[in-house]
Formats: sequence, structure tokens, C-alpha cells
Amino acid sequence: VVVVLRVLVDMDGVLADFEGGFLKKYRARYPDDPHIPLEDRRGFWVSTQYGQLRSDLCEKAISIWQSKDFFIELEPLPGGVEALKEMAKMDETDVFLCTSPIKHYEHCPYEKYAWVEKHLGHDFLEQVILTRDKTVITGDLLIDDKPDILGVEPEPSWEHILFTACHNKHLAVSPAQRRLLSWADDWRAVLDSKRQ
Ligand code: UMP
Repeated sequence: VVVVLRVLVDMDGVLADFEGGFLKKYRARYPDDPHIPLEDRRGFWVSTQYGQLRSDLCEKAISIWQSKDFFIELEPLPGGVEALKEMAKMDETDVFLCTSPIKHYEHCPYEKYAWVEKHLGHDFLEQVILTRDKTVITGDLLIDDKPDILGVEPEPSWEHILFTACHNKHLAVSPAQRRLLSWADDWRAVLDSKRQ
């Protein structure tokens, strides 16, 4: 029986508009190179799809999110900040942000904390978990736009709720996999389904 529900929420693609922020800065920096419109995005890895478009574009894509101010300037996705604030106030509910920083660490980890402080407030910094392996973090739910969340733990404690994004919306996922279409979708019902 779950007494206090523990919800893990991803940042990029769930709270922060990584795809939109990437495309805007990529087009500004490389105006003479081809780009992939968001409706044509397929697969979680932006760099992989750009590399398939033209091999040199993989590195150019990576240069965008390795740049200073990329992560802090990401716009919040609609309703996400409001949902998180409401979720954090709910009884019997612990909310953590669970996000994977890039290994080019000069700006990303700092800016992820700064983003949380800017949009969710200083107190929310207490809830931040930076990890490259989410399978070792225990929780009841993990709301994340990445379709395959793998790591050293073969049986993670959480149920993965796939948050719909431009790169995963066409994916046929197993019937057992639940989705959250956006923050306008019924996330409260998803939480309640895990309570006893
Ligand atoms: N990321 C890459 N390459 C890509 C797309 C994203 O390295 O092609 C990074 C950005 C985020 C991280 O820091 O991966 C995704 O983290 P999660 O959303 O899984 O927490």
C-alpha cells in the first residue's frame, strides 16, 4: 500500500521545451544548413536524426545544447510549471525532478538548477535529482518523454508514464504503456491510480 506517493518528473521535453529551444537556436546559428521541422522529428536523439540528414549536422546539433544559456533559456512547456506546483502541494505526494545532464558539464547542471529556481522557486531545488541512470532512483511514477528508460536496474520501482512529445507521438507503444498527452491531460487521475 502506497502511503506517500513518490512522483518523478523529467525536465527536458516534459517541463522545459528542449525541442523548440533547440530548433530556434540551431536555425539562428546555422541558417544555411537544413533543419528538421518538429513534425518530422522521429526518435529521442536529436543528434542521431540530424546526423542521418547529413553527417556533419550531428556535431552541429550537439554544439547547440552544449552552449552557454541553452538550458536556462528553455521555455516552460504549457501547464507544466502550474501542474508541478499543484502536485507538490498535494497531500501524501512527494514530487522530485529527475533529469539527466549532458556530460559536457560546463553549463548544463548549473543551468538546470537555475531553471528550477527561476520557474518553480528556490524551495523546489530540494527536489532536484540529477542522474544519468533513472533506473536506480525509486519512485511510484516516472513521467518522461523518453520511450526507453534503461539502466543498471533491470526492474525499476516506478511505472513509466510516457509524456507525449514530437519525437514519440507516432510511436506504437505497448498497450501496457500509459501516456500523458500533455499537462492538459488528466495527470491527477494517473497519480490517483497509484494510490491505495
Ligand atoms: N540530449 C542529448 N542528445 C540528444 C537529445 C538530448 O544528449 O540528441 C540530452 C539533453 C538532456 C538529456 O540533457 O539528453 C535528456 O535527458 P532526459 O530528458 O532523459 O532527462
